[in-house]
Amino acid sequence: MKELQEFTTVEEMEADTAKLKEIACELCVETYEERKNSQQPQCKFGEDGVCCRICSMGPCRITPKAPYGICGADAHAIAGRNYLRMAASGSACHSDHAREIAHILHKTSEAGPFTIKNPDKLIANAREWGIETEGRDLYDIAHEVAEVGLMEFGKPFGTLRYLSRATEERQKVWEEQEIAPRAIDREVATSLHMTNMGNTADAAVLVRQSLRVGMADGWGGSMMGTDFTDILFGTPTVRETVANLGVLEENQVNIIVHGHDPSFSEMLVLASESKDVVDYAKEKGAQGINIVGLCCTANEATMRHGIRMAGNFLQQENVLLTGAVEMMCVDVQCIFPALGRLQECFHTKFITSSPICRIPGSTYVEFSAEDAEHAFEKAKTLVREAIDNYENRDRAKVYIPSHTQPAVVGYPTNQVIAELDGVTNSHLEDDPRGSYKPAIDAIKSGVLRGAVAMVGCNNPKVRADYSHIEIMKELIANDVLIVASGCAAQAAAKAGLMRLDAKELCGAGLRRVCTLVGIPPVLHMGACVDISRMMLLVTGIAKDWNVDTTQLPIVGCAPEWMSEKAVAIANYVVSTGIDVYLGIEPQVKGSAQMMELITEGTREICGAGYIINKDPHELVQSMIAGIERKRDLLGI
Ligand code: SF4
Ligand code: MSK
Repeated sequence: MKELQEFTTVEEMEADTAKLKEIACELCVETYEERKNSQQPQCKFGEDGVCCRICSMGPCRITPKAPYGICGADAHAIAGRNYLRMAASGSACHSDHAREIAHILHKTSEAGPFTIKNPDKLIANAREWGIETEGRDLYDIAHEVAEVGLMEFGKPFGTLRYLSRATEERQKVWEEQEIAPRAIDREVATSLHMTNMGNTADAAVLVRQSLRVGMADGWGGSMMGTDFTDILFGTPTVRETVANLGVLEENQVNIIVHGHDPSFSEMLVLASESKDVVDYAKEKGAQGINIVGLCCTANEATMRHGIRMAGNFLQQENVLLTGAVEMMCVDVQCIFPALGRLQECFHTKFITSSPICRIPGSTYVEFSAEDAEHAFEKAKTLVREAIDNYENRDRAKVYIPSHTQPAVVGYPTNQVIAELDGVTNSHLEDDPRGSYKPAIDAIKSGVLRGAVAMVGCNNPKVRADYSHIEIMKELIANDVLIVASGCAAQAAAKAGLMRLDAKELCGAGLRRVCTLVGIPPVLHMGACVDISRMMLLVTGIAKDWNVDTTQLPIVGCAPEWMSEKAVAIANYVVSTGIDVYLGIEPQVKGSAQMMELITEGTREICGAGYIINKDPHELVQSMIAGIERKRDLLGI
């Protein structure tokens, strides 16, 4: 029998980080760990969410001796307002990303550089929105779809178009509970307005608006971001790739793409494939050009091009510390400002590209929809500059850790369903391939106990990737299929859990599914915005099952989350009726009412809430218990 390749352990990843930290120490440069230590003890008021500085009478901090801010706001109002502001900011991030993509769609043309790679999805979206498609030029349709999409951000009346994709039961809940989001920007603005000094002080109302503004993300901005990205750059397909720091190459020009918006990285990838650019790299003594990804830009690029993934959120400094990076190109979100200082210790060129994300120490080369026609040429110039920089690499400073893991990635909703269609025989007769029924049968029969969406970031409050990996291993051992996105997906890839032979770690049922279908037990579904894909996946399953999403043995889990975007995501997942298991406590602990509202109160609104536990092993046990409870209620 062929011997299994070893899986990479968290301890091995930590050893790589420790070695790179030694390099940082020699260079007298700090990393997040020193900065974290220098922040200890972290502010308890901030941690508990009871510090308010939304007006200049403050800051006000709630203690037993001082239970009210100067205006009279109590701990519940203050923690509630802070929480809603986090959700609103997260929703704004994803949605503004989507807006930029919509503007790019509006700039597409036959001549490029931005073209339509998935006309079928464009036509489907146009028809869904009642846009005429017959006999029309593809690009005229694209521009109209983009315009209608852009109207979703600020339309004065009605609720979001994508809500009609949900189950009828869900739509009814959203209407009745008055959490169906109106225009995306309206929900963000309303949230800021409500939390301004002298407005809402009722925590229950603030939590309800958090659900609504979260929905403006998941069933608005993020969904549009995903759909339009697929239209522009193609819907992801299954691909093989490699993950972890060992993907950096000693003898190639290493270019890192980092952030979230794929329009910049797409151009860089295409530019690096141009023959003249490749020839130029060889002329300069390199064996080739190695574009690798970090964070969600990595997820986007790997799913569409097989670009290898250097790592997730807490690996961004490590990548530069290898000393082997000629250029790091970033777009938006999750980029440490520390990179601006760190690159000065090396030959690395640090390029920022978006007016949304300007960082001292970087070189700013703007990429935006306004200048879309020059995007490819600009990307080519940057790749050439990276090649020119190759000769400046100081070989004495280079240390590239050896760990890599192969991974199979790229499972958008329809791909997951099409793959699972091989599990049972039901599709042979009356179920066309692509129906959700085979997946339902697998769950009903108990071959699969259920599914978990593993999402979210890394957070220095816990060991990097430890919770992700421990939880995933335990879930698959218990026949729970995992769909993963964002940094959670990369954690799985780095550990080897996206290898086809990771089925050996599964329980008998899931192993059978993986063997029959030829899938890994952890399915890579994309970037953070692609959690909207997961919403459509559970909706599709619920519709074919004739139940509501909240009844399914499916839950979400963000064990290492850190971003405000995660708060928006958690709110739309809960609004969709799906429980969310968190390993990091939301910053509302200073208000017992807020803790009750986010764990129990939302259940009365939409049938789901948070389960919070800092111990990953206890968290996974409660998740499995939650899945089994849903199965019992369904009578399966
Ligand atoms: Fe203090 Fe109220 Fe102003 Fe907040 S809004 S800083 S609690 S006075
Ligand atoms: S990159 S939001 S650290 S998942 Fe999407 Fe990772 Fe979280 Fe950023």
